[in-house]
Amino acid sequence: MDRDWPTFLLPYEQAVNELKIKLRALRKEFLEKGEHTPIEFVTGRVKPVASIKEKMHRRVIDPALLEEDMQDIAGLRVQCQFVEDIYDVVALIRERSDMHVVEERDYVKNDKPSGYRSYHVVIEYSVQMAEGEKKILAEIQIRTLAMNFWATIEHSLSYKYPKAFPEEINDRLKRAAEAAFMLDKEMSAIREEIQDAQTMYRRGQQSPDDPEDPDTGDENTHEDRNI
Ligand code: 0O2
Ligand code: 0O2
Repeated sequence: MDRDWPTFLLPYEQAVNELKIKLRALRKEFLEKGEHTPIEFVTGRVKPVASIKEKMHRRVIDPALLEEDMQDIAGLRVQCQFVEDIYDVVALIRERSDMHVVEERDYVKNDKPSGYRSYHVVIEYSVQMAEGEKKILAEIQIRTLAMNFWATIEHSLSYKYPKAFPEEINDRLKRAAEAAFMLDKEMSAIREEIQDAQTMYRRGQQSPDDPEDPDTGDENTHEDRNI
């Protein structure tokens, strides 16, 4: 018998919405203080039912253990400018009393055979539902813009090659992953220069007559993410 998916997913939807707001609020706080923000973009999604079922089948997950055994039904993604920012975001998450870290996987230092790089943090998070508190697991993927570019492209290619990539594509993807990591390393090498320039630019943009700095808005729009 199939479960009542909309009801099952309600706390996950609430968690994703709350976590997006909380992580974006961190970005806003850094910007308000005129500091470099380790958080550039925050996105989130609840795993579609078809993907949950497919993963349950693939991983042979007991339906009774779905909540414990599938850690990414609620998924958040944080994109950063620099590799160093990833570890700052992880530290911020570890310090919070509303997010309890239960697992960490560092695919930045230990990239996957595919070339995938990202830092995964699994948290336990409490949502307040009508019938009381509900604790759920959520996965936060933290990565640079370059790592995200690679992962997005690689993921989209898997729709064309669902089983395995042809060898040539595989080799090229691995080389592209290394090139993306090289880019991250080069950017890190001139990080202080870039951050100084960004702070100067923001201060130049702000004037006492400006009622609103676009960077302090609740939503991260494309325009306010560029610098
Ligand atoms: P695709 O194909 O993966 O890019 P908002 O207005 O921002 O509050 P919105 O626009 O509904 O709300 O959603 P948002 O915040 O942009 O989040 C949707 C995106 O979440 C997805 O993009 C994913 O890229 C991203 N995401 C975050 N965490 C995960 C995760 O753990 N796994 C996956 N697969 N995606 C994640 P798209 O465009 O839906 O899909
Ligand atoms: P989605 O919804 O497409 O993101 P598990 O979490 O149980 O699946 P594992 O190995 O315990 O598996 O966790 P892992 O590897 O820490 O996290 C899996 C998620 O990381 C995947 O989610 C992807 O979002 C991402 N990921 C891992 N490896 C790759 C890779 O080689 N390429 C890309 N593009 N993404 C990767 P799902 O389950 O695939 O779902």
